Amino acid sequence: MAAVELACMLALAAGMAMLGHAALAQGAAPDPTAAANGYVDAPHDWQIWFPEAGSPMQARIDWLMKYVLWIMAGVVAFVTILMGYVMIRFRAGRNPVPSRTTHNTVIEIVWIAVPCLILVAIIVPSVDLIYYEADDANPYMTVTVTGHQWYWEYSYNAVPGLDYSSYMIPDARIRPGEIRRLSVDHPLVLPVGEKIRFVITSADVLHGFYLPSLGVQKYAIPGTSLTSWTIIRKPGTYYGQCNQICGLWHDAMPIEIKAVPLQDYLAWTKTALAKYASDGVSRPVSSPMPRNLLAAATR
Ligand SMILES: [Cu+2]
Repeated sequence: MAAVELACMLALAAGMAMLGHAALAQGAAPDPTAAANGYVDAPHDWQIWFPEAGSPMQARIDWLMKYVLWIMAGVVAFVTILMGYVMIRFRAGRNPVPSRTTHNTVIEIVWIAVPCLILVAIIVPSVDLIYYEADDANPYMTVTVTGHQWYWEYSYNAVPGLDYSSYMIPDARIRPGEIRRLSVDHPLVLPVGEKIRFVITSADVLHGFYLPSLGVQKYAIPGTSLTSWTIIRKPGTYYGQCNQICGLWHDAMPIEIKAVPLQDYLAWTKTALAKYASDGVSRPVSSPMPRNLLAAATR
């Protein structure tokens, strides 16, 4: 009898262990966006420079900014030294009888030609960058970004039905690992190394789709759409914000991007479709805004 009991208990224990393993296995389903956790692109205290360039576009913008900055520094230094020299060398005490010279052809040609050459040196790479930014042809994928008061909506053009809303996590609900005022409930998930085109529009007022480290900044205008594009260099979590004053909670519509390898992105689209469409609605609208305040604000 005891042996039978023991056998039953052993069988029960084995069954429970198997169930436990199954539950564990289910609970530990791999997160397709896990690769984005290794690098976090967020502002830090006392930051005075641009964030690290996360795309070729931003690398070019960084380069042009520094290039023009050095030219500007050279002009400022030259003018400052020249002014100092003139003020000391030609001061009244040293030149009681001032020169009456009003014309010098060589100097006049030089002070017209040199600034023109400096402007050409600035214009050529600037226009080149404008054309580079405008070339959104042949993207791997397109995401339609719609600004709303006060959240972003992302629609994956190549994945029918994948269209969801992204709200900032309010301060009271921030958990460890999330960033106050930047983390969102449903981030935009994108593949790295692929050209991604954004079609940017708005459903109500002017918003601004601004991703500082990816070199993207476009108005979101109701009734029309603008395009931009990026290629994200490495997996990571990237942040941006709406940068057009768009009303009461303008500050509460950050952008969070999870950039992952292509195969992880493709795996994510499947889980996201299942998750967001499980109730027949592909838009997880989970506003963290207190509904009564939202209603009061939009009345
Ligand atoms: Cu906005």
